[in-house]
Amino acid sequence: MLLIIGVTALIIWRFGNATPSSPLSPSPPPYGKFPKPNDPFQFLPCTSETLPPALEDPNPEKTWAAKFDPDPGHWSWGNATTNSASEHDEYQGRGIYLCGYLDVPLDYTNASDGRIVRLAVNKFQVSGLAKVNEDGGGRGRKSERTIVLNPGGPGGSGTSYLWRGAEGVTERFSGGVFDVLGWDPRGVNASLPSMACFPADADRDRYSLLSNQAHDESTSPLAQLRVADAINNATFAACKEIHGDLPRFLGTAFVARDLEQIRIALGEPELTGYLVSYGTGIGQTYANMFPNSVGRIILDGTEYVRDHRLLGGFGWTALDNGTDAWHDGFLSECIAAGPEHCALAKPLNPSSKNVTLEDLQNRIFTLLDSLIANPLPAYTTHSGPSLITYSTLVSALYGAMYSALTWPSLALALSEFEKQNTTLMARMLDRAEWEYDPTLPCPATRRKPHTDELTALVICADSHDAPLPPFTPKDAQTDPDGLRWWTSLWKNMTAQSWIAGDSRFYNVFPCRHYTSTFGAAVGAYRGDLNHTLAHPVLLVAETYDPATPLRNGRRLLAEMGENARLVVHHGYGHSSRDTSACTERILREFVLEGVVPEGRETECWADGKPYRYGEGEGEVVLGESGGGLDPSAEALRVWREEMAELRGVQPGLFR
Ligand SMILES: *[C@@H]1O[C@H](CO)[C@@H](O)[C@H](O)[C@H]1NC(C)=O
Ligand SMILES: *[C@@H]1O[C@H](CO)[C@@H](O)[C@H](O)[C@H]1NC(C)=O
Ligand SMILES: *[C@@H]1O[C@H](CO)[C@@H](O)[C@H](O)[C@H]1NC(C)=O
Ligand SMILES: *[C@@H]1O[C@H](CO)[C@@H](O)[C@H](O)[C@H]1NC(C)=O
Ligand SMILES: *[C@@H]1O[C@H](CO)[C@@H](O)[C@H](O)[C@H]1NC(C)=O
Ligand SMILES: *[C@@H]1O[C@H](CO)[C@@H](O)[C@H](O)[C@H]1NC(C)=O
Ligand SMILES: *[C@@H]1O[C@H](CO)[C@@H](O)[C@H](O)[C@H]1NC(C)=O
Ligand SMILES: *[C@@H]1O[C@H](CO)[C@@H](O)[C@H](O)[C@H]1NC(C)=O
Ligand SMILES: CC(=O)N[C@H]1CO[C@H](CO)[C@@H](O)[C@@H]1O
Repeated sequence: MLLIIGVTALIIWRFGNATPSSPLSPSPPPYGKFPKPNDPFQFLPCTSETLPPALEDPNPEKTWAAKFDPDPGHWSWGNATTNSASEHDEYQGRGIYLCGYLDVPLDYTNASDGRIVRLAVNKFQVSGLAKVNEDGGGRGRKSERTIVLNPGGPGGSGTSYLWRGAEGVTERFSGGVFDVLGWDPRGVNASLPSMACFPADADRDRYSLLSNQAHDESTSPLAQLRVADAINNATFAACKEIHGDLPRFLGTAFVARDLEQIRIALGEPELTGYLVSYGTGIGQTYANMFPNSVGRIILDGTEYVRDHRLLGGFGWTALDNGTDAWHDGFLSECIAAGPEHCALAKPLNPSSKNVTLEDLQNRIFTLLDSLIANPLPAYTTHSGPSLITYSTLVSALYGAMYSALTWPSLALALSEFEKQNTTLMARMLDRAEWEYDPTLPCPATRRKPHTDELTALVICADSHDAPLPPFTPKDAQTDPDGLRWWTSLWKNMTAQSWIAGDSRFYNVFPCRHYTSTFGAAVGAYRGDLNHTLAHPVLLVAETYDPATPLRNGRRLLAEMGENARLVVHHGYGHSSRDTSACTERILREFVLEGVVPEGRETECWADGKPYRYGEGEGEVVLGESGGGLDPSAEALRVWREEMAELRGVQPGLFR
């Protein structure tokens, strides 16, 4: 009913039938009209309609302004902060989510190429909005600094990251004082053009069993690579068909230039940022291209972006600590936590002695090995018949190393799996492996597809000038198309890390088709990383990080010298998600006050232990039937939550 009245009022207002004095005319918008004049982002309060206008739109600003919805009840407000709410103003003391966009050149190096990229930009403004004709008392203003976010990938959505985390981020780094901004990098998600090369997610899914097979599962690695290679070839060819030469303009240096445009549009003399994972690669590149614009930038889960200039470098540079996280973390911490917290720590039968680390590792390896010969059938109510293979399970295990919060769920699923009950595992793999979500109603298949192809396109653009095999005339005789070399790389990577090697290999394998399909990437940064910066950056690297090993943070620190400090964060998972009060204090002093730690390296330890986070705070223990909660439903809930979050960070990983 309310909706119908609203629509009627809007139509009358739009068609000009109502004069300001008419009783039917809406009262003037209490917070004034949006976008505000001279706002480079043209921010509107976010509603479900505020996605950037199409590139083909001849009058995008007009289309955009028409999306302004004057009803504050439809806007996305932040949560009320302590005792700020007021009886007569339910929005007082609440931050506001603002949606806008920024047009930037597609090709920064060619002024005669008029094509643009339209970046989706969202901001959480902590001070909320000021009403017109009222002294806002500081409301509705941008903060002195804005914390700019990037979640990584390549391909992670900064707008999604903002929606998930902005209120936590401003609290975490600035005590709620600074605004937070997230943008979808060129090609990603809501930015235009968006770099998907399949019409729907389900179309992509149907190839992923073929194109992501694990090395150890393959009876003929060379034959398997020929299949995967043909799919990669077809995928890049489709990208070219749909997007022409756009993939040449997606490299990290152009993303860094976009970031500089965002800083300029914010009107801030220096950039404040929290850049994570691959985002640290953007940050290193940015800092050295725009050294005078560097403010308080945290690079968390640190890469060494130089590695990405080399063929396959994005893959092999990540392999150090994935199996350490598995062995010292997932398994050892399980045993240390005991059967009360970890289902795998339960002896197989009550009379047997306590589980040892060696036993447990052997048990799981036996299970994995058996899957190589015999993939297991399964059934789930949502997707019907299902299959658990070595490849899909190993890929999910690697994903789980990104967040120790997934471990109790995974341990429960493995322990049921060991007893031949495949239900929970199949449901968890559904969520880790596929883009198409069978639990959603059918129109989901017609949704805009995820921009997953972007991941390989960025990785390949960054290494576009690395020579491809065969490297010598002699090689050319034995390996004319170079595929034997790739087979050797694959084998080496999985030998170094059975858990990470396959995922990482398939990240880089498409690159053999990049230049032959699109031509050379434009604008890559090939300079040093030791420029003198206006302000040192703060690196955070984790001892058990399965994607960005500490070694890379140290190599970057060595090159950056006095222009960086490093926090060595002892903990599990990717980036500093294994919370440490010590790390938190350093990060906040850095962002809020610009305080740089004295020592080149500072060591911090995580506060809690996996399987026992929040111990003593009434947490629910998975695998126990206490608390009235179904343990497997709870395991699935946590797993899904974490996987949804991790997909944002590393969209190309779980396939
Ligand atoms: C620059 O852009 C123009 C117009 O699209 C194009 O004709 C020209 O080839 C481009 N130059 C380079 C070096 O790519
Ligand atoms: C905001 O409030 C909702 C509902 O009370 C709560 O679920 C959510 O966690 C809060 N978000 C933040 C960032 O505090
Ligand atoms: C990709 O496939 C097309 C069509 O089969 C073929 O012409 C082309 O040579 C392939 N490219 C490479 C690099 O293998
Ligand atoms: C990470 O890997 C490096 C290289 O293999 C190794 O020296 C280091 O001890 C590992 N870290 C942990 C915490 O296991
Ligand atoms: C076996 O595990 C139980 C429960 O974790 C523990 O209380 C007991 O001390 C352990 N026994 C041995 C011999 O380690
Ligand atoms: C794989 O490792 C072997 C042995 O170290 C080495 O000879 C070979 O060149 C490596 N292959 C690649 C592609 O790096
Ligand atoms: C950066 O490193 C390069 C190569 O190691 C060196 O030649 C150059 O002098 C360094 N620049 C600065 C500013 O330290
Ligand atoms: C198998 O596991 C599922 C999910 O954990 C559970 O609901 C079901 O009862 C189990 N089946 C048997 C036969 O134990
Ligand atoms: C336009 C678009 O694709 N938006 C998506 C951005 O990412 C979020 C989170 O994955 C999706 O919910 C949006 O649909």
